[in-house]
Amino acid sequence: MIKVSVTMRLTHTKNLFFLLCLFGSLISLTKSQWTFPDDFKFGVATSAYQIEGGWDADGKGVSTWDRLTHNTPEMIQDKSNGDIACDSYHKWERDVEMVKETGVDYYRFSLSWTRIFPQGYINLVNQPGVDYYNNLINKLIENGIEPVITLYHWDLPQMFSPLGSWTSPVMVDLFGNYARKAFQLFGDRVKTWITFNEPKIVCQDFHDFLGNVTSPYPKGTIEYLCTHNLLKAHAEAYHIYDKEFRPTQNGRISITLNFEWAEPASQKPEDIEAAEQRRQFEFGLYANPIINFDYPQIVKDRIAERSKKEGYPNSRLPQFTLAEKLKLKGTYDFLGLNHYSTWYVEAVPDQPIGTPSYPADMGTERFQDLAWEESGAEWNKVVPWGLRHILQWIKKTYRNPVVLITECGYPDRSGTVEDEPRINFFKKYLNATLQAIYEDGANVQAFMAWSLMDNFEWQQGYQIKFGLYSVDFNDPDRPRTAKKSVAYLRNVVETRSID
Ligand code: PNW
Repeated sequence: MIKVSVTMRLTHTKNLFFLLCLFGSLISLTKSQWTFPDDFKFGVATSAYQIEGGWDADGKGVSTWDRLTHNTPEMIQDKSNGDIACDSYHKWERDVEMVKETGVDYYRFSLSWTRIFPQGYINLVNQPGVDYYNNLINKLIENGIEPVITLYHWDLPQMFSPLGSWTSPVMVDLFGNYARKAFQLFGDRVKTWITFNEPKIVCQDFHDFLGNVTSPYPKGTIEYLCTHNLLKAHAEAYHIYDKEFRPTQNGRISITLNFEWAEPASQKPEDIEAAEQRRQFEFGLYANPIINFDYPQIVKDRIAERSKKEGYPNSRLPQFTLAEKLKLKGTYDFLGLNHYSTWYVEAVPDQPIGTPSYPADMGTERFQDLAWEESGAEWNKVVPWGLRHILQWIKKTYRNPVVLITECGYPDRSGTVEDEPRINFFKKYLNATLQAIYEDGANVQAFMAWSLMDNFEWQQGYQIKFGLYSVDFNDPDRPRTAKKSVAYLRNVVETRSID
């Protein structure tokens, strides 16, 4: 009897389980019916050096990327450069038309510092450069598109290289002055400002690209000096906006950080810890001083400990004074997020004390699953749940800030207009965004696709193509052609749903 009733109960439970599953899948069927909230906005993004060309047109000054690509072309895989790129310096009207065709709300682009201030310093203004951005901004607004401006997307005035570029504290005021001028010139019409695009890339990956190849600073210090000054420069620009411009211009300002999701390779406590350590080194290093207070504890502890063993009198990670911490805290009106892919992270024994380096400070190892769908760049595997995990983690770690996804996109190598894989990519990452909004309560308010068109992809030159539009780089006229993904995106914006 007892046995029977147990079996019955089991069958009951099974039935109940089955019903729950059925109900669950009904719910998940309706999931694809989710629509983006009314105040959710879509956008497309580019950056100055990657599209503008006109590298010395009408009085533009030399940037670190002009110098790098001209002097050491071998640092670019196809030895190309952005001298002409998409020629957006001349074809900006067509660019606006294209943004209009995608139907999106925002166009995110960056200012070329040396197009406006050829020598970096603000005493000398290049009027044709100012006119260029005024024309672009006005045309966008005429077409109902909101400009989103990044002040610094990697092309520093070459003039600042001998000063040590971001490794020098003089950059804080130089950037502040530049930002103030930009707010004065364009802030009557531009309501969303981003100080820096991806400090991690600026300071960790591109330290040789700071235009500063002969920097006297050894690795393992240069990255943290750069981070330190860059964060202070961000706070400087934020407060200039806040005090001098916000009262009349009423916009918002923040920073854009890149985040490749770090998923524990297993459920072993050491891997869970390793993944969190990696997130703190890769993202918390920049986000924590701005949102919470100071660098993350684990980052401070590890760098201090290793520095001491290496014989340094102080940590290679500079310390903020209390006044600096207070000045940095809260300098975000939203959080700009660039996201591309995901990695598994596992705990490994720390590297022995030797040559200082950021990777050694960070520890841990990362790898990707070979089964994950590939794209035209080996690092860019399609892992939509990684975006959802990021949004959950940001919500939990930083008290659910407003997040604007300022970049997300899919590269191929062919540049074909029949770009179904890109459409599938957007569908999946937009779905992850919807899940984060509706199931996790994340405060995501925008999704901007990288990129409006194929462009100069930094070290990879023109080999990988992220565009919604293809560009014929062999034709001096640089004609643009819509890929299939344009129609898809327009449909998402119109129907506010991903199907
Ligand atoms: C972005 N990662 O950087 C840049 O902001 C764009 O200028 C660039 O064109 C775009 O990616 C595509 O490469 C990235 O860690 C930063 O995988 C980090 C990663 C990828 C891209």
